[in-house]
This record gives sequence, C-alpha cells and structure tokens, in this order.
Amino acid sequence: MAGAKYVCRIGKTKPVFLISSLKNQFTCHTRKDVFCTHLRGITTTPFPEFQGDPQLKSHADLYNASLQNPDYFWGTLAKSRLQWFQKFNQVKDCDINKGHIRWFMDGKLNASVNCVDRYAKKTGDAIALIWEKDEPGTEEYVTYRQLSQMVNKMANMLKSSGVGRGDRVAIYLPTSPVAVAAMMACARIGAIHSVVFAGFSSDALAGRIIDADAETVITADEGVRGGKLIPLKQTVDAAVAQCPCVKRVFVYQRTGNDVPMNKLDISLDKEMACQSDVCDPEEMGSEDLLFMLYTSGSTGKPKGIAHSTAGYLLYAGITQKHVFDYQEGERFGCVADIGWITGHTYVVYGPLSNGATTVLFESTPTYPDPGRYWEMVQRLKLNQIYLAPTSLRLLLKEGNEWVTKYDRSSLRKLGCVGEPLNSEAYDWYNDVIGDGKCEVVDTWWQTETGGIAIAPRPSAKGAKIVAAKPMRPHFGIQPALMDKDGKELTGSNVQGALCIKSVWPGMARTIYGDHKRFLDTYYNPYPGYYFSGDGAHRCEEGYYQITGRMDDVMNVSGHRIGTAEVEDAMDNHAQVAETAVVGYPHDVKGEGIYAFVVPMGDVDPEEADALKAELKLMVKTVIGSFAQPDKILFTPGLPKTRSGKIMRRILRKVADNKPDELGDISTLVDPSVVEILVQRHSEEFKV
Ligand code: 7RM
Repeated sequence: MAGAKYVCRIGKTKPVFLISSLKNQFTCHTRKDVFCTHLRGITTTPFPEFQGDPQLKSHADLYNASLQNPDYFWGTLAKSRLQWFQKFNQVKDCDINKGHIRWFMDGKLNASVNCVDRYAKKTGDAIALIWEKDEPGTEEYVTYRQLSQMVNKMANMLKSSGVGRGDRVAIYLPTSPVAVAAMMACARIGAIHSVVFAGFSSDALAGRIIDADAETVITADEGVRGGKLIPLKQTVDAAVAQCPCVKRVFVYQRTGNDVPMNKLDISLDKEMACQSDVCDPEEMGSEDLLFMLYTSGSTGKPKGIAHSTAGYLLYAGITQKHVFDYQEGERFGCVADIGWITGHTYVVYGPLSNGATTVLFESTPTYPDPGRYWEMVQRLKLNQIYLAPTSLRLLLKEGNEWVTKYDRSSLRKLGCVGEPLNSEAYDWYNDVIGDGKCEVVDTWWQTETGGIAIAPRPSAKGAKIVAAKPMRPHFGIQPALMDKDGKELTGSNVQGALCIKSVWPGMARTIYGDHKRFLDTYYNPYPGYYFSGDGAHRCEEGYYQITGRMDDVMNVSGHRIGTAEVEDAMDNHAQVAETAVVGYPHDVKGEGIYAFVVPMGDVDPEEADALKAELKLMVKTVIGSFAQPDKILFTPGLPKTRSGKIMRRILRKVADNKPDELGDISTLVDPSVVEILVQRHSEEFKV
C-alpha cells in the first residue's frame, strides 16, 4: 500500500499470525467470569416458509436442517425472501478446507431493488429511515418512495460521471439518509462501496482509498456530533492529496458551511438535483461483491473484508428479523455508525431488506445529556434498540433517573454487540432499561461473519436466556472450540479458540486484493474450520460465552483496533525506538490502550508529558482519535524472548496491575526489564 503512512515500518517486522504465536495467549486476557442467572422463557419468530413442513416443527428441527440440509433451508429462504432477476441453479458451492465460499450460483439480483424498490412499490409511504440528527427533536423521516428517488438520482449521478460495475467508491459520510442512499446507489449500479468510518484520520482514509484503488469519494462538508462540527471535507482533502487514484469527490452539504471546493470536487446536492429518478438496476451475480469494509487485524495493515450480494443480503435480513423478532411496522433502533459492520448489517441492509423502519443515529449517547437514548426511544417509540455494552457502562454511572423519566414501554427487545457484556451492564439493561420486561439479546458476530452468528434468539419455545451470553448458534452456524494443539474440544465446560465448522451465506468471501491473507488469517490456522480470532467457553448447558480476542487485536469501546496499528503510528516518531501496545481492563471502554514506549535515549522528565502528547497526536493523525492510548509508559526495554518476540502476556499483566501473576519469565533475554516495568508502572499510575 505505497503512500499510506501507517504501513511504513521499514526495517521493522511484526510477528505473523500463526497458531504458534497464539499458544502463549491461549488463556484469553479479557473477561472470564461466567454466570447463569436471570432465566426467562422466550418465544420464537416463526418461518412461514417452513410452516407446512411436518419435519420442521421445532426450533431444533430448523437448526438441524440449516446444518444438515443447508441447500433446502437456505435455498427456500433465498427464494422467498429475496427478489431475483434470475433464479439460482445451485444453492452453494463451498469447500471450507480451501476457504472457498460461493452461494446461490447463477442467480441474478440487485441489492437496492431488494432493499428499496420492492417496498417503494408496495408500501411507498411507509417510513424507511428515521434520521435521528444530532439535535434531539430535529429528526427527519424518509419514506421508501423518497428513498427510492434519492437512490435512483444518486445512481444516475455516479453513472454519468463514469462509475460502473465493479468500481470501488469510498464513502466518508456521517450516518444520514445520504449515506444510505450512497450505499444503495453503488449497489444499484454494481459499484462496490467501501464506507470508511468518518472518525478515521486523513492518513487512515488515504490508506483505505489506495488499497481499494477507488476513483470516487463521497463525503460531506462537515459532520455534526455531540454539538460539535467535524471537518470531514478537510480530512478528505488531506487524504485525496495522497491518493493519485481519486478522480472525483462528491461533497454533500450536511451543514452548508463554506468549505473550499477543489478541482476534483463536485457538489452532490446540485448534481443530484438535475438527475432523473429512474435508473435501471444492474443485474448482479449472487457472488458479485456488494461492499468491502476495512477492519483491524494482527498487522498494521487493515483488511478490506469483502461481502457478496446474495448471501450477505439474505443473512442480514434473516438475522435482523429473527434475532430481534422484528415485526412489520415496528421501529428498529440500531445506534451504530454506518462506518462499522453493525451499521451496514443492522442499520442499512438487514432492516431495509425486510421493509423495516430503521433509525440513523447521528449523535452520541451523552448528547445533550445521558438520557439521550431513552428520550429518543420515547419520542420515536422504538421497539428494538441495539447498542454497545460500552455505552451501557458509561450511562449506568449517571444514575437511573436519566432512564426512568422517559417512557420506554415501546421497547420489546434489547440488543447489544461488539464486546463482552459484563454482569453489571446486563443487569442494568435488563432491570432498569427494560424494566424486566424485554429480552436482552447479547449478539456475537464480526465484520467477517456478515451478520449475527451467536445470540440467545431465535430459540426453542420456552428456552431460557442466560444472563449476558450470546449463548446459541444461529441457523447455519456450527461453533467449535479448539485446543492448543488444534484439536476440537468436545463436551461441556471447555474453553478454546472459537471456530465455526459450517458454512453460511453471510460469511466474508475474501480480503480485497489479498486472498492469501484471507486464507492465512481465517482458514489455515485450523484446517477445515473458520477461525474467528476470539476465544470462547462452552458451559454445562452447551451455551457459548466469548472470552475475548486471542490475537493482537484490542476491543476499545466496541471498536476493533490492532495493537500493531497503534504501534506503527507511534514508531514513526523520531524519538521512539520501539513500542508495544496492549489492552487492559477499562471500566467503561471494556479495554483501554496501554503503550509501552522505548525512547531513543533517556526522556527528560520535564519533557515526558510533551512527548506523550506528541505520541497521542501521531495516533490521532495516523488512525483517529478513538485509537489514542489511554496510558503511555516510557521504558528502557521490552520483555523479549531470545527469538526477539515481545512477551505481551507480561505487558498485559503489568498493565492490569497484576505483577504477582507474571508467570515464568526465565525465557526472557533480560528478565530484569520486568522489574523496571513493574516499578515504573506503579510509580506512574500510583497503584
Ligand atoms: C459486530 C462487530 C468483532 C469482534 C469479535 C469479538 C467482539 C463482538 C461480541 C464480542 C463478546 C459479544 N464486529 N465481539 N460481539 N465479544 N461478546 N457479543 O463488533 O468486526 O467490529 O468486531 O468484537 O472480539 O471478534 S467487529
């Protein structure tokens, strides 16, 4: 990825992600407590498709069919839930051993037709989007008919400027109807969108544009979040200056404030206004890529996870409907930003493919005060809310009055995703937010799985929810836990590497431009299995509990950040010889970022704070402010083995204030460095 600063590590190497590098970390470093309380009966959402089938009566029948007869199970659903230009001839062509995944062969369809046209036609006045803008009470409603007009106009706009099938379009926009229309417009003309979270820095954006070789960027003048203006166009200008591939930048007026318009810039508002609102959709193959989305991995270079059209869309729709028991006419409130996979699947594709009303949340959980979510629930009468545990942990500290003063009786299901849900947050969600009347649905999935893979729902009639666990595999998902030697663990009360040994339609197809990395990361560690990178525990009842990442990926406030990405950013500083970054338990963020930094020579104590500020700024510049370290410790060295590998296990224990649990340090080249680390850590952070 020439030109992108965050991959410049000349002369420095990173350990490649292999099973052997996992072994030391086999005990996962995040939460391990498992608790089984709060049992409550739950209901299923029936599949009309299978109601006449005497073989498929119970949930267990359906689940078994999804694994044992996937062609029938998914083939039936694909036929009934998606609209096709041309029917598929073969349900699947998969070889998990080779990471070869293909679904609905020879089928032709268009995602925007499925998400927009069919409802614009049938129920055009139904509300597709509720744009919950930053200022409470200023929400805007977009019907399916209006959305259809926007999508068609935008598709024509893109087409007339030369964008076509297979082209990549980078989208750097706030969560807004225009962003949804941009995604759908790409889908309509067969272009592959790459949405980049509008909190990423210009360098990070540039790296993603270059990796995707995108000619087109869609952005806005400014974003608005928490009452503050975010200079999106300025960030795009700085990024585009590094991207020779970019030929045009469409600029949407979110605030209308003046921003400089350059040679490549085109006003999206003006351009759209003069387009026709009829644009024939491209007939896309089932396996044509719908989008790619960058996510962090074990190296400094983010991976462009690529998803298919038919399989992804079907899985998004099925999971949105059945995990949340979404019923026609309900209002679905997933508060994720469209820049993350949760925004793609549960703000955009899942709900829209079901003709649902979906919320686009532009603000923050604490703006203008910690009652924002619940005030919104009352005002918009939301039936489901789907959020990240980190926001629950943040809000519960503010007291129950922020919740109880609002009417939340519309809520039926409470979802969460992104990180382990701790018991305190679960209890608060269940008892206070839901008044004990809603089901809390802890959902586990990843950018790579496309949609929810493990969740308490759907489930057998009368089955129980066990507090704060994703619990059960979704249809088509057969989890497996692997031991240190790569063998599958059987039985209950076991913990290991979380793999999936079945194939399902929503799974990622490749890493854009690097299929080898795709195979090395997900399929080669455990041949015959998809490896998630997470660890999990299977309890007595057979339920799954995620224990945390097993690789060098942190989960900070539900954001996936590679330790190597943060290290790369700081390593570029002239005064830095080497860095090692680890996550440590943080009561709000889940994990905080702790950077151990080896400076060139000694740092003058007077200058230490200034250097720390510079290092944070570098991370902000290279990645984005959300990836800035919470703690920085200067150290003369790092604990390394003879082969030069940093023993992160030790750094994690130091960062977690557990110097008594360091374990065996005899394999270190210089064990004395550990003592220095422990001492400096306790001095610096007064533990
Ligand atoms: C949807 C999303 C994926 C990583 C994943 C896990 C962690 C997600 C849960 C969870 C514990 C959960 N995609 N994770 N859900 N950990 N319990 N319910 O977040 O690609 O951005 O991140 O997030 O480590 O591998 S993601």
